[in-house]
Amino acid sequence: MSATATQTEQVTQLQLNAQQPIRHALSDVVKTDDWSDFKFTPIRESTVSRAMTRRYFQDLDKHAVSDVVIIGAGSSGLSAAYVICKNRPDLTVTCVEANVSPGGGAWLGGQLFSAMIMRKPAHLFLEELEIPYEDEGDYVVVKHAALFTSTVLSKVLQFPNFKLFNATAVEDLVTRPAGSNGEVNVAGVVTNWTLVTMAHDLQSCMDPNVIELAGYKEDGTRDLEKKHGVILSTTGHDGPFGAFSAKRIVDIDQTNKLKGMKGLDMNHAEADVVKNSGSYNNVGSVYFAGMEVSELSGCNRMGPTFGAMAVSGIKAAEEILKHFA
Ligand code: AHZ
Repeated sequence: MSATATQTEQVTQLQLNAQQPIRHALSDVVKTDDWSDFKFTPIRESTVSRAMTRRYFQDLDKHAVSDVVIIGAGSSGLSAAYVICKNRPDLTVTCVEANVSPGGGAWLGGQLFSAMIMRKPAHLFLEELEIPYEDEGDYVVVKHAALFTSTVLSKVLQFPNFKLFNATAVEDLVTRPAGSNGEVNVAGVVTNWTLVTMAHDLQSCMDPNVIELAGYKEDGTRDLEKKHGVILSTTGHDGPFGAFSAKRIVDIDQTNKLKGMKGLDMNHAEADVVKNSGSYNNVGSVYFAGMEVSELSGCNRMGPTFGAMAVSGIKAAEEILKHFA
């Protein structure tokens, strides 16, 4: 075919497309292409304020006592949240995320690259979430890490029993006596706006708020008639906010020391993080998943491969579901 014939064909194709009506969500409201009379329904500014604040404070009120508090909304925390909420819509699940944008490090596959790698069998979780991937044999590739994160996030946020408090940092853990030898249970989290948490050195005391775990009586003892709530910490490896609960828990549990994340070794790291995720032995009601496990248990880091993040979240979620069974 000559160059001229190809160009003519392209022009004809463009003309054909141009003649087709453009369909979109507002096609029936905006007739033809005349936007000159376009209006929104009227609203008062105070209505907008009330619509937001009423819901936020209702959520704060409802989640002030929670069955499950997940600290951190990275890939491991979101994976755990999905499994818990899907299986137990009756549990009140609260996620506290220090950043404005949830997702942790899972918006990129590694360095500044897009693709997210997961080793099999973690691809089964992608199938459950209906996230497309390229099958490379031993591993799969999601075309952009943001596709994984936005999909799991959108599913989790739609569960009625789930609330994400983002831009909110966990500053401390609530503890209650659990024995005569100084044993404690974790019974909640101490929270503050992240911007406040970051400014504690600049301003005098800015007191925090608290989310308490379900299953305690007024006097702070466990109500043995009820299943007590739990905390799942997924705050990632050490950093300005990372490894938060791992560092705090070894202060509380004098019998343990932070092992510290070891160098990168994909083959060992992923299975070790999964094996070591789940409940913490010496302090009641605390579970760990994701890279925070490496800091606590001395596993290697795995670098840019996310299977262990999803699977450790699933494993911790399964243990939490067994606790509530
Ligand atoms: O903002 C943090 C992030 O979104 C949040 N977080 C940390 N401390 C917090 C606190 N209060 C509230 N005190 C807090 N939120 O926790 C989230 C952790 O997400 P992440 O993506 O860093 O952790 P992850 O374990 O889910 O995923 C790790 C991904 C990595 S890092 C890595 C390597 O360096 O080798 N490899 C992988 C796969």
